[in-house]
Amino acid sequence: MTDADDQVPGPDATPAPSAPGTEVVAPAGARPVDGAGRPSRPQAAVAGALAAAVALAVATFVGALAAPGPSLGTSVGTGLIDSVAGPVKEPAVALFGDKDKAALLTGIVLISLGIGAVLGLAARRRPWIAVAGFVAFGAGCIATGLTDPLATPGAVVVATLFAVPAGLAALFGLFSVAATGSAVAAAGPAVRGTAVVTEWPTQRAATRRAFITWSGGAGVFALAAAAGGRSLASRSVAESERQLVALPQASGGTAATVAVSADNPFGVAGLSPYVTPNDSFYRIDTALVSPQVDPKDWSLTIDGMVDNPFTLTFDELLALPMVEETVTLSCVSNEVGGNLVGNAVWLGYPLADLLERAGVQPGATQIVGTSVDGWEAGFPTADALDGRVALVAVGMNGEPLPIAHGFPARLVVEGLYGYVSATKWLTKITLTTWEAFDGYWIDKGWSKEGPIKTQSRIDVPRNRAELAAGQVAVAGVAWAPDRGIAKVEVQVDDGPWQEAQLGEVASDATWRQWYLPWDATPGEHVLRVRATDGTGQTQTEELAEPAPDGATGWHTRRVVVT
Ligand SMILES: Nc1nc2c(c(=O)[nH]1)N[C@H]1C(S)=C(S)[C@@H](COP(=O)(O)O)O[C@H]1N2
Ligand SMILES: [Mo]
Repeated sequence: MTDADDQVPGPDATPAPSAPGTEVVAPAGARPVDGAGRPSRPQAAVAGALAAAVALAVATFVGALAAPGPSLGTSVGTGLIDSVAGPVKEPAVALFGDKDKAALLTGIVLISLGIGAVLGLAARRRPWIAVAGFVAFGAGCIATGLTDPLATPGAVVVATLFAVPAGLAALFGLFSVAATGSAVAAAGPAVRGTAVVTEWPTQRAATRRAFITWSGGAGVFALAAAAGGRSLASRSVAESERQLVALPQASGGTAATVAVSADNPFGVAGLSPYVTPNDSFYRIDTALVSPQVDPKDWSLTIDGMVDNPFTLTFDELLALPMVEETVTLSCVSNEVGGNLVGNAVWLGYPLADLLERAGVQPGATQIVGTSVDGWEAGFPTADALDGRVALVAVGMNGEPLPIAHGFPARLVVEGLYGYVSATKWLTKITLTTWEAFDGYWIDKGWSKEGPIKTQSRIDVPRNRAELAAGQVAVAGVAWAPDRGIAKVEVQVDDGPWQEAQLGEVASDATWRQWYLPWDATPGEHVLRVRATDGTGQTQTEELAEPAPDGATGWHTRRVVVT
């Protein structure tokens, strides 16, 4: 209560006129009573931040009670992703992996608490600012929540209608706890005379304790409500329904032709297995929380420039004759040597067969896949009809698609980066013209066409490995779907390019493991790899960033041999 601005008389600082006969006479030297009824600045900031926490937590809890789906926070986060993904100058940062999402959610919470603290400070003098601030924040949440196709509008509105008053109640409740003390501190000695002066420091301490207790209570309440809301929201029917899915047997495809024992053909520890297990398969999407789709409520519609648009239920899709194909999927934002690439066995129904049934009209040059969360990707119709693998996939490595990888169905198109082709949580396939539509990432600076570039990666030895002289295994993977890998070469320092041994593959749609035993001599060495695809093209040495259409360059590793 020693803040500078407490000494500045404000409109609310005039003491209330006292009742006749109880004339208040301030003792000489007593400070003005303008602090009366107002918490200190730190208390106001804490109260504001806690009020924001209470509001967020109540929104999460009530929202989860009202309907399954994303919380207001995640809707706001998704809205942010969609809006920052555009203007960002370096488009590479715009593709979101799991870590970015956790950071974004943390950021949203911290910023909200910060805004709450500022509103708390403002409310010391002008309570209406906090009221207006919370109401405006709530209105913003409703506006953003309503644009999230996965959120239930009613739940968004109800959650906000509970959250805003809860936040304000927390704010002004804490204010009144703090204010009792400052009112006593300011008015006490004046009213009761100097005899009571010895009492008010204890009074103030008691108030401070009360404020701390009530703040702690508000904090605990917020944490409990947020945790409760999150666990309610995770009562996903999608995972339990997924467990119940009985995938059909494949009636064709090339996957069966390669034994999974090809997983480590050279017996080299650290080499990527031929088939990437589901739980280590990279994951990239714009969804802060994976859409939870109940297959009973799901359908797939084929529409646009087709003669016979139609819709399939999940059971109808599963009843179609399925093939199993091994296909390497890669993200355009994969750096040279990066991990955003994986190889899986996909079970699905050929897109070409769906298109034949629908009757594609002449001039329908683009196929657009739409996800249940509104994400879209488009690629040339010709790519679905030229014989490459293009599937509506329902299975991944012998299981129903994991939720994070698109359950219940997704597109997988051989040779195209995921951002133009591999729509997860697929619900619609629309035929249109190439010019009429751009997918999610296209107007954000990424290339409209996304063929996967030829790449190779050294898995072992690790970078900066310290190795013993003698025979060292150099091994990794190389991929060029749909052209296939014909040759992989390794160069040590400025020596000759040496041809590596190649693993078996199911088809040209997959990556190829490679291995070169190297007779390592003491000293520092640079290892370099390059691949040549099935058309005879060797991957370019020229360095390119992932944006706008995929990274290029030779992967190198530095090692020390002793
Ligand atoms: N619905 C939806 N599907 C999507 C995306 C997305 O953001 N939303 N991202 C795409 C991108 S950029 C890639 S690289 C692949 C990644 O698939 P994965 O997460 O199964 O590896 O999914 C594609 N499908
Ligand atoms: Mo991607």
